Amino acid sequence: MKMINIIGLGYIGLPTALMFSKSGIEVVGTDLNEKLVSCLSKGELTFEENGLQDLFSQAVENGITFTTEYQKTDTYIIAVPTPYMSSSKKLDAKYVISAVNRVLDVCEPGSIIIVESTVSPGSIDKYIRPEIEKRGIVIGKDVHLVHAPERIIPGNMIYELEYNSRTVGADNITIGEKVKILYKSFCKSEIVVTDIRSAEMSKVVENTYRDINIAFANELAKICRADGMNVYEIIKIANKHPRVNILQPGPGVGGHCISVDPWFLVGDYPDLTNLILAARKINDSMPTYVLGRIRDIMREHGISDISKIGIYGLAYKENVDDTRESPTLQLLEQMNDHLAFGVKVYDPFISERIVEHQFLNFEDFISEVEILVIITAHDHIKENMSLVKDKLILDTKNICNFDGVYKL
Ligand code: SAJ
Repeated sequence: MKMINIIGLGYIGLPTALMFSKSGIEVVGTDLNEKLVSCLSKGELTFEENGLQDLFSQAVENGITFTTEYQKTDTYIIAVPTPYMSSSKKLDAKYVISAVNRVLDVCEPGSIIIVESTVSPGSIDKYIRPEIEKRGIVIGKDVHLVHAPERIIPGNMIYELEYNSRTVGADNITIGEKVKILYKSFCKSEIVVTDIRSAEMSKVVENTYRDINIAFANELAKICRADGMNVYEIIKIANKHPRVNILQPGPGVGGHCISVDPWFLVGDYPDLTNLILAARKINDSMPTYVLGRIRDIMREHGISDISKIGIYGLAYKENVDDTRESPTLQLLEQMNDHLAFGVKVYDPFISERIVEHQFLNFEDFISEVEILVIITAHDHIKENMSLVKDKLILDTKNICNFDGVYKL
């Protein structure tokens, strides 16, 4: 192998590129976004993540470079977004297709093209192979295709890159083993080599499994609320059973993985996905459910002014700055649909205004709200609990353990 060209320098591509570079491999990171490339080239990170700054410094020392150009080499890792089309619920493979084509324009004979982006099962056969073959390029000879989906969790990415097990899907075992050795340069855990379809499917299955389990917790929360029971107490007790491990209810499922991947299965197998679809619907219903809880509290306290409500958290989960599909954004959309404008918003991780009535200063925000709705359990709010104790609080993440707090 000469050098790795990593295509797509977002939440997955960038940490992966840095990890390879840290382990001594020559890496060039490519992204079409000029602003992003310019930031990285100046030594500025483009998102926050535990341990990313140190890793970045080491990779820069090791000579990693960033560019908008695709490089001529023999190993490529593609980590571009794979959105789904909201109407059909199917994968939109346009970015992967375009990246593969641009790789084919420059790659050396016998190159390995590794797709890390999550794709729905069968996508590589359906979208990528025909794209390569129509150029008269022979897969397995002129180029080799591999699917190596990532498994890292925002908030703990760097640790998980090193210690999570991985999957490598390849057409033939020799190439699979070669790619396994490549990832072994930083991955200390087991790397399973399988075929491409199994790699695609297992990735989507993992996230669907978690979505279904969160949906179960959310449904329990609704049942318990309807009948005056404490869902957290019930989950705590049930989880003492050696074979029970219920997750936690919350204001909804955000992020670009769990709230998206199950739709690939629903889109491809509409007649066979009853449970998966039901789970998606339950999780998608949670922001509306939170809205109902806010209304209950307003009614109980005779508050009618919407601007007295403050939502804490814009990120989709604690201690990250990623707002994709975040429950708060879903909630604000619901409120706007109900013509409920004016709710105040604050998130310590988001320093630019991305929604209306967003505060950039916590004290100012707190001083103006009567009902505080905690949507994201950042450490910041846990550390500042004493400043909010006198508010009416709706705690959707079960982090306030004092009397008088409203829960889901
Ligand atoms: N959530 C709950 N209750 C829980 C756990 C999570 O409501 O008990 C919510 C979170 O608040 C968040 C959403 O679910 O809004 C998703 O968060 P997460 O921490 O469960 O997962 P992600 O989306 O950050 O990362 C997932 C991970 N997949 C699995 O755990 C199976 C990660 O390992 C994947 O690499 C990532 O998706 C991905 O890129 O696919």
